Amino acid sequence: MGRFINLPVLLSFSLGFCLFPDTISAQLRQNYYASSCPNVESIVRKAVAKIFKKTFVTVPATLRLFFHDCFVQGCDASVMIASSGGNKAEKDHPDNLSLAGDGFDTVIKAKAAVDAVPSCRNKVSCADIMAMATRDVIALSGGPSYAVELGRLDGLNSTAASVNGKLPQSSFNLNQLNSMFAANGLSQPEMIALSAAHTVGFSHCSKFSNRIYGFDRQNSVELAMNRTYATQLQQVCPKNVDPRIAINMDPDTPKIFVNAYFKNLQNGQGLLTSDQVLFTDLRSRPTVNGWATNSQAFNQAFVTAMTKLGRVGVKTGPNGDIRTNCAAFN
Ligand code: HEM
Ligand SMILES: *[C@@H]1O[C@H](CO)[C@@H](O)[C@H](O)[C@H]1NC(C)=O
Ligand SMILES: *[C@@H]1O[C@H](CO)[C@@H](O)[C@H](O)[C@H]1NC(C)=O
Ligand SMILES: CC(=O)N[C@H]1CO[C@H](CO)[C@@H](O)[C@@H]1O
Repeated sequence: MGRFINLPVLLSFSLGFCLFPDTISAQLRQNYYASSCPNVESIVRKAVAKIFKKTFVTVPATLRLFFHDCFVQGCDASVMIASSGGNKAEKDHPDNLSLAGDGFDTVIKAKAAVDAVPSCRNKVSCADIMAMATRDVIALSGGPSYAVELGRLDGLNSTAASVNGKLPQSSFNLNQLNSMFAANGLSQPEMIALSAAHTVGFSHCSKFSNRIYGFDRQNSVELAMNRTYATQLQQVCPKNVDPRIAINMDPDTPKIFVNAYFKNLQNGQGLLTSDQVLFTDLRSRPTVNGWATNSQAFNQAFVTAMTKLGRVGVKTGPNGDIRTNCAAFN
């Protein structure tokens, strides 16, 4: 499909992007597809529920895929593009941190289900399908459900280089976490709420082995690890561990999306430095304590934060399109 854009219009768009980088949310709204594909949400939900019945891994995989997509060039499904020829795409940056294939698979299957309905064919963006699928996996695993905003276009660029410095590292302290989330329009409480996504899913031993073998170091976050927990982790993650081994990030309820994440932090059972620091740093501890005891307040904060995450760097107009294949540009 050709796009005809006259120069003045294009210029005013780019100016808008310069003034408000990454925070454009103008076109997003609920029921965006009410006339073009009215049943899109139930089609996606049905497809996702079918995958969920086969494998729980779709939950953490889809949720993390959405996060990584949004933090690198916005929520535009650029993370799904496969590398081709000389171009190394986002998903092949080392920081894709072993995104599980199940997340990609979930979006592709949901897209196929949407496109199987003739009137919906090629009407719904991969970015929006990812946002809907993410909402659905959260609800399916016991988390809060929410009305999802739609109207994103799929991005036209995906490079491994664009990932550099855009994703948080497991070693981050509170200042580093805050500044990276602030760059995406997210506050400290929103960052804390979103971190609770680590109530589901896996981490490879390399992401925390410094913590379980590093007690001799003068690092308060490492010292804050529960010794019983650290000993248990040493059993599954010996020093020369097979790099393929991954373990549950929530030791007690790894398949339920709940505020247990915050109770774990209170017990020194945060797996990553970036998790435990939310409790050890006194500036964020009150929020952790509040949500550890009030799951309703946490759910509400999480929904607000997810909605804001979904607005990051949204593409509209000439800056995006609707891909026929989520893994390739049209
Ligand atoms: C706050 C800063 C964050 C850091 C430093 C961080 C880092 C990590 C790391 C190191 C892993 C383990 C990856 C591996 O070893 O394979 C992980 C897993 C995961 N992260 Fe985060 N993350 C952060 C925030 C988030 C957010 C905001 C979300 C979603 C809203 C999220 C969702 C997930 C999920 C669901 C997994 C499990 C993936 C799986 O089992 O396949 N994370 N994260
Ligand atoms: C993004 O993709 C478009 C369309 O393929 C291209 O014209 C543009 O130069 C790309 N932008 C960057 C920053 O690579
Ligand atoms: C360590 O974790 C256990 C729960 O597994 C908890 O009962 C205990 O209080 C924790 N210890 C500390 C020092 O937080
Ligand atoms: C799921 C996925 O695409 N993983 C890739 C992440 O990046 C490494 C290279 O850094 C690839 O080997 C993986 O295939």
